Amino acid sequence: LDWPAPTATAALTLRRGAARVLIDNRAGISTVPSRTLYPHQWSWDSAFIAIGLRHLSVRRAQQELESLLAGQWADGRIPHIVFNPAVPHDAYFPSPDFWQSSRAGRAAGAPTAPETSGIVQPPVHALAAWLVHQADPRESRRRGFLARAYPRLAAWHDYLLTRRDLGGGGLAAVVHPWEPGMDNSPCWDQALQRIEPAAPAAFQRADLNHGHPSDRPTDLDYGRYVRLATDYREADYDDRALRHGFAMEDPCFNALLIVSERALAAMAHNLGLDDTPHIRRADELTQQLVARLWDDDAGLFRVLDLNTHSLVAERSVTGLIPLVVPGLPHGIVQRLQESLGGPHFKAASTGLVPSYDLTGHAFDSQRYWRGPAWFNTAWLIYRGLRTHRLKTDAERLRQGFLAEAERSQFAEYVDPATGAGRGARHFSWTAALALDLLC
Ligand code: 9YW
Repeated sequence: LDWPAPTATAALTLRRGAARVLIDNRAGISTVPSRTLYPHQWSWDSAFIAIGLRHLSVRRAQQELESLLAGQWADGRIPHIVFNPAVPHDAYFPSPDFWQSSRAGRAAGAPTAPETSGIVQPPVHALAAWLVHQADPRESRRRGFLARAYPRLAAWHDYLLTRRDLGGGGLAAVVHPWEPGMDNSPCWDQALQRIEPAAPAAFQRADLNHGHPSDRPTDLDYGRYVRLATDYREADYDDRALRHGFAMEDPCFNALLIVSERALAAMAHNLGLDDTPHIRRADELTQQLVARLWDDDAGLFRVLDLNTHSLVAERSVTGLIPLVVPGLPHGIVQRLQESLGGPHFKAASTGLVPSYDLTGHAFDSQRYWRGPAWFNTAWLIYRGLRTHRLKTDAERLRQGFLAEAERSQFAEYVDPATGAGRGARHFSWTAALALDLLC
């Protein structure tokens, strides 16, 4: 192996450091992604956080997910942000004043409280809930955790597979670059060029108070994010009323839906319910993912732009994450493994996986989802390597993850070549997933 395994003492120190981050980032019964940059509850962050928290306190891990589910809308959507009413509105943009969920979201079933955003994030929640249950099944049964979470998570998937099947091919579409969780990935560039940006005077960014401009999306990106979100809000967040100007089938989003659908099957079985609809759905989704998004020449999955009916010609980490899907055809697993070790994604010195093609025309080692390596994507790929019994590659990635998480003080993301920390430090999912890899 290229990286030495941490000694027992080093592992203990790292574990303590990770636990400290999660304790410090706690806000009531949920956890903020970062004290400075993201002071509310984020959807897929909380799922990753719960996966780590289960090693510290199963109760807290359950509450993390329950707190997020308290923001669920009656149409089934789990919003990408649940706002903390105690945080001043100017601490984060867009604030509740922008999303106006309790007013504009009423028809779609937004709760009157808490205030939330109106868009979604990747559905990793059912997987998280199942892992939290498994950490202590007795405590889970005692609190009725699965019985309460299962119907809500099933409704969430129903929303994605009905209202969000915008392409009619059985996959869920994302309608805003914030939804796939990889905001400024070059995968969205072409589609965003068709979007008229909101005037700079129409909004005031808060992220630059805490983040360096070269690490963050640009003002032009933000103008387009604001335009798309405004259009959705003006349509009362009704997916049937709006012809979405941005509609993409994303490989990572759909791969997580498949893994989570399998987790729903496991939950249903555990609760004495029929699990076959979930298994059937996961199988169908897997077939559609391959049929619609796999690019054998490139050796990875592509994003599909539903407005142009074409695959996006960019290589992104999103196209490697479907490795996490069990039962993928063997040939695809092999090609994905080759891609991970090839010139586009092998960051030899850190062992982490860059968010975008190292040789790509838009590669930028500092800027957010345009090159830096992230820890949640590394964890997902690690899980995929384990799923397909690629143990040596998995162990190498695990060691790289732990070394870089420690060296960067649990950074939000790092330069894939040097490991230099970027974005926020003491970032919750980096700490939570490090804990998971240490346990
Ligand atoms: C934003 C909170 C979120 C993550 C996303 C990441 C970023 C920016 O931060 O979104 O302002 O919402 O891209 O994946 O969930 O950590």
